[in-house]
Amino acid sequence: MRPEQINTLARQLDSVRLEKRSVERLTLEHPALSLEQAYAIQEAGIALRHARGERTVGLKMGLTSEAKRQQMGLDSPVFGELTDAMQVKDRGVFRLGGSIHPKIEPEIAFEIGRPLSGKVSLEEAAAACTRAFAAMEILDSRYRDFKYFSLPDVVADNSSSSHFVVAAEGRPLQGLSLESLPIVMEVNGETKQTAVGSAISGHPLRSVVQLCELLAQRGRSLPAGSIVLAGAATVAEVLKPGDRVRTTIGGLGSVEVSVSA
Ligand code: OOG
Ligand code: MG
Repeated sequence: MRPEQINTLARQLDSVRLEKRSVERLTLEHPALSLEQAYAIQEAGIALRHARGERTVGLKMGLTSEAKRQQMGLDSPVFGELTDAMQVKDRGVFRLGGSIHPKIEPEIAFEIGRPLSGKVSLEEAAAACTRAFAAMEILDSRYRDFKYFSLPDVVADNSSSSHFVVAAEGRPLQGLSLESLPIVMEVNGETKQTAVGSAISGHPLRSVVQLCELLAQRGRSLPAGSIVLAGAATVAEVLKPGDRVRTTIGGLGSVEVSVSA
């Protein structure tokens, strides 16, 4: 695939997002699309957002839990990029009007205090994380009916990311047993999803380790100051106007968002 083609596909997904339309998955027309080309499309899409003044504030891991891999029918973790324009304030309002077919899922977010690159151990990842937070990700696929079936498709589409919410208050990692933290997501006061931290790659910090590996394969690293979403421990819930969604993570606290039309 030529560089012009990478840019054309990135521009196409970008306008679909801005115009709240949806398109057929890319692999229908480009069955040979590789994961590497897909990440190049993702990067080109992010470059378009940067050109409009958005700033990258972190990265998201996706498909790090068995629940999510089964829901989406895919088998390995992927990453995407988070910009400042994608952040919704804790206890803020998320307007559905700008979305195509949004869903929400519970996440653990890490704040990275010093740069991480290449092959890092769980201990090194822990030492680099300054705080952990309860968080949620609002997903939206730019593909028709939220269907894509292949890793290159979802990767090219910034791994279905749309928005994210991080709890106003976080906690340092010391003394936290991240793999046994209970995670509960409620919609309008009703418990919809529950899991424990170990559902995320066996240990939520392993997600940071995996992210560093994936970044290194692309000659990139994780800068200090990044927010990392570790990937949902449970499947996502469809968002409806009027919903109030809260995720509580034992030991970390809670994060909430209200949904308006
Ligand atoms: C892909 C993104 C998955 C997660 O946390 O596992 C993800 C999707 O569900 O379309 O963000
Ligand atoms: Mg997610």
